[in-house]
Amino acid sequence: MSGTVTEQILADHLVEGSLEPGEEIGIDVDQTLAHDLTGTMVWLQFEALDLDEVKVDEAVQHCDHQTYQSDHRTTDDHRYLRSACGTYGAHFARPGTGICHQVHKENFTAPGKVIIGADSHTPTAGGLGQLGIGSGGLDVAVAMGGAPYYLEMPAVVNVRLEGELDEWATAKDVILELLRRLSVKGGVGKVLEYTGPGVEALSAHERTVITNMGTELGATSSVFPTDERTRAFLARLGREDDYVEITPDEDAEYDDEVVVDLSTVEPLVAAPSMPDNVMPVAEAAGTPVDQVLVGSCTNGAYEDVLPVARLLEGRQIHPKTEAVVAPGSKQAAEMLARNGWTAELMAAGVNMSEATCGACIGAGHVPASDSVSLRTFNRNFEGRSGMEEDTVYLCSPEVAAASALAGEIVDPRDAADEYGIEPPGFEMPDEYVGASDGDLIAPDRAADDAPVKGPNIKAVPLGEPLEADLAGPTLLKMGDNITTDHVIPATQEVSVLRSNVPELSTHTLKRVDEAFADRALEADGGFLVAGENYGQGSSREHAALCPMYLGVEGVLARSFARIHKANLFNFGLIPLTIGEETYERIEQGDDVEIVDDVRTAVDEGREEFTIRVDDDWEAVARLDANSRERELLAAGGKLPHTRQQFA
Ligand code: MIC
Ligand code: SF4
Repeated sequence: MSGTVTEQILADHLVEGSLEPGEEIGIDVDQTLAHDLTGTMVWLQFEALDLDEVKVDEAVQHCDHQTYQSDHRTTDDHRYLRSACGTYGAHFARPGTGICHQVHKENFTAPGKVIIGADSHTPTAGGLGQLGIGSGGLDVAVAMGGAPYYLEMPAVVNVRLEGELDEWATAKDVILELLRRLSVKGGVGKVLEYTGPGVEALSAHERTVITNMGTELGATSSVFPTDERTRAFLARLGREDDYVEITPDEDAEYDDEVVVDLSTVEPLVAAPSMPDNVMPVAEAAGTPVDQVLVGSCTNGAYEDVLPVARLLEGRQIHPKTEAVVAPGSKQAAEMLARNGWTAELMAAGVNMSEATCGACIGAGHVPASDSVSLRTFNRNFEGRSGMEEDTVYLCSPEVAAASALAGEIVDPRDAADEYGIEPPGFEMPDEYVGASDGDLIAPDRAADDAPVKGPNIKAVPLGEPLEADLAGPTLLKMGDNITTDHVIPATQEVSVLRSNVPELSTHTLKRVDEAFADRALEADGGFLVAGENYGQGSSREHAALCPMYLGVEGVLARSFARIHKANLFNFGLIPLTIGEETYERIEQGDDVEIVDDVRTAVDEGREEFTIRVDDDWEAVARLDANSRERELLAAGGKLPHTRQQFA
């Protein structure tokens, strides 16, 4: 097959369209994943579509975000997920098995395949040459039922890697360097495909760190070619048979190119409160650190925790600093324990935590007020830690460990002399062992044959077909880079409601405006106004579903993040792009009317709409939607639309 790695995988799965950037394509799906926060909606929608069997090769349901089960509603959700997997034929990972992307990498990720996941970091798989795309839960439900997944053919960017990383520079610093250069919007509409001589200088694990955090660039996906290092990684997991070689064709053509000389990459941090607020560690050095957290789907693997253990071995962390290690999977935790590293970490003063997302979404280990938290995670959006005015820095495991010793942010190259630490070079074991594999229950081991729903689990609301008139107040005006964490936070007290949309909706946009939900319900219609990159971050479809439930009919924004825009179509909310002048002029509370017969305009493929504001002035708003997305809007969303189609 010819072309880039991305084109080869897509061509192999293509069922509709052609691989021209910007064209809508439909692709076959081999694998899906969901987790406890997105999975309940996935299965409720799977059931609402009257689907009775999983049709993809492997559908995997993880339980990783809320494993503490501090409320029966979460435990009920987990039971529902297990029983749905048993009933319809999916793999179920017991709560505590680990973070979905790490568990997936250990057990399922296979080069050349396509995975659609109800989590934004699904592109992690790209480090092993699998194309992973994050999407809303409804897209996953429909794909599990055997239907193609639709997306706009992304531009493929060649990220050419040259040279080799210096001591103390890591894969995390490579992706932070890209964030520094390209920003959180830099990857929108693109797949970042890594090539060049620097690829072989990176282990397969390091590649997955980079592809994982490509999500923070807004990229559709990120992918590496495969080679002997990929094969060796799979062999260690006992899955060498999954190996296939995929490399770009000699004359593969890319839409753009970025060159990174690995030898010039230095230890970096992302300062509060955006992953692209990147600076050399040296610039942040001396900042006192109250909390150091190691883990997450970016840096929670055995390969990430091992350097931390090596650096802390025989030493004590600073008395003013707390340090927590949450391995990315139970298998990683078990290996660390069996090899003695857990004991070393504990002796150094580290608190070992469960293999879960936990602190990454503010479920546990919430930082103290007016304190600094240094994390090996991928997101530091303000308030995501569970503390509204937080100060969170992102870094590599090496920087985290050195800073835990120093009690302040420190460049490990400077700390090396003071603490006598050396770069933690290490050999990986020949085999990744873990008896905890048994926590992953394959469909043939399933013990349930009917879904069990607790009292908190409510049916998915259905949208209404689009009508001719669309008018209402602007319910809220927001700035740039509003994240889905602003729309529906993922902290514990809110996440217990993920399977109960009516209740969950009362939290919509509360972090921006406490009174929003009541105002929206009362207005029974209206619009949200936002700046650039509206809806960046997670895949959570609740960020569209809850506004829909509250009666919001559309979003007027300067630009949208990819997954969230797809979720708006999926739930029948019209996403209209407005110019800077309109954005500046429009105010919260203004009455907006779409002058055209919206239904006809959407059906006819019109791109320009006129909005009249306060019966006073007019402006143009653009609808960038293909025919499939227009059909979704007309039907009131993908659920009613797919039901009509199945009927
Ligand atoms: C996140 O990192 O924000 C999450 C929580 O994993 C989300 C999924 C969700 O909100 O359920 C994501 O990244 O998609
Ligand atoms: Fe979990 Fe954080 Fe990764 Fe999301 S980003 S999957 S919350 S570890």
